[in-house]
Amino acid sequence: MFDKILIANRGEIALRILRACRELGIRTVAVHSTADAEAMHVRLADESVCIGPPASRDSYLNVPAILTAATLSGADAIHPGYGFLSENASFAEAVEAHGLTFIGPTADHIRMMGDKITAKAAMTSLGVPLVPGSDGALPDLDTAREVAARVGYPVLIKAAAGGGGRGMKVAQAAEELEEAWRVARTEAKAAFGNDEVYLEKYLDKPRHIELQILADTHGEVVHFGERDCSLQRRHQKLLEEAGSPVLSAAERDRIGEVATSALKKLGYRNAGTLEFLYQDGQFAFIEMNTRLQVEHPVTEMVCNVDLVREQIRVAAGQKLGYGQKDIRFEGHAIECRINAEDPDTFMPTPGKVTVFHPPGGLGVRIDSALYAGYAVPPYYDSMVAKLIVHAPTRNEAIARMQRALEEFVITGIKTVIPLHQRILADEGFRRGDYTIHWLEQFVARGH
Ligand code: MV4
Repeated sequence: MFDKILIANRGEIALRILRACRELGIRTVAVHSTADAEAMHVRLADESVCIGPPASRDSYLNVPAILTAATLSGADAIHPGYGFLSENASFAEAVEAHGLTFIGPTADHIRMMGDKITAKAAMTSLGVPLVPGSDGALPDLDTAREVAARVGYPVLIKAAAGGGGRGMKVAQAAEELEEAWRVARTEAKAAFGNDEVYLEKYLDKPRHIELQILADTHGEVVHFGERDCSLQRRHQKLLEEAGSPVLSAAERDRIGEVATSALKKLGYRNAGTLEFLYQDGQFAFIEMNTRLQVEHPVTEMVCNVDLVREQIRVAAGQKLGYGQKDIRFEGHAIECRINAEDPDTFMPTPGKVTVFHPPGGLGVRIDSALYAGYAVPPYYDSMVAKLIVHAPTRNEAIARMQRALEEFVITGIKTVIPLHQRILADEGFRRGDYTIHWLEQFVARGH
């Protein structure tokens, strides 16, 4: 097992990793920008190193500074958290080249999944279902026309280097294809320096359901069920649930078996998430995330597992020590992301927190690096807390979340708590009857 882990992140996820390290008896090194000198992750770590000025590219993305901090502090592994360098294959390589362990998959698997075309090719060859579309990259517009005619309109042109919705264009009919093709390629070239695109049939009312995977380095691969992440706005998730309100245990078992057997054949290791669109009872793989995700706590609550502890254990070469049959799904969990934003305009509201009174009680979990007197800096993501509840049933989880949101007091900055309260009171949400478009429509209706 590792003696010391450097945490290459900030905010709540740095605390989340730090807590897992503490419980495993592993010492921790925090890194921070000058803007984060007073941050909670710096206070709670055993040691800390300042790695640069506020801008992320100069600090949390500063590979030489982070590797120097790891070497000088004598760390033997680096946990990247989510965002920042977590899905940067060159960083994973550089970490290993410095004789340190990268707590995550191999650089080759990060690279494979970072390119959506090679990710889809790998998954389809391993028996994972995809959305109908082009077989790899589109060489020219004529091929795009042929594929679109075959799968039927509407279609989507997507960037190979995309993901998270960037470089994606819909063509409703044949006469829109040339424009979509041109715009998608131009945007992809500008955003990623790579104008490779592919085509998929456009699904008009899917849910976004993702599957949590964990693999050790001895060939054991398990899944921890699904999360329904359909409630998002502009590709920013706001509320997530485990399990999905629409998935049966049999459907979960079936897709879980498909996914774990694929990743076993791939030789994948550590944590990963397969993202699917789910519509008309069918799963279609779209992307794989090769990192721990923001919303991992809902899975932890229903599976009674510490996913960060498991990531560290398997990165150290330990066996999982359990199989799929040992994993049980109990009750229902919901996570509300609490962003420092105006709940109506979504404008970020950084500033000083004057009161911070988190809720408590049975089945309530807060993952947050906030404290009274802390000034939320304007340089980073606006998410300042995650409120997670767990209860025997979905209805009880909703009631518990409503109760916890009422208790939650954060003053000095605006947060999206009032928006969550409106969502939880909505009949459509309460029926579990929503798609990836639900939240944008809900916000547009001004509820
Ligand atoms: C799609 C789709 C409909 N049909 N692909 C958006 C981000 C990227 N991860 C994939 N995305 C989508 N791909 C086909 N063939 C709709 C989306 C999509 C979406 C997906 C997941 C979560 C939120 C979304 C919001 C808008 C569009």
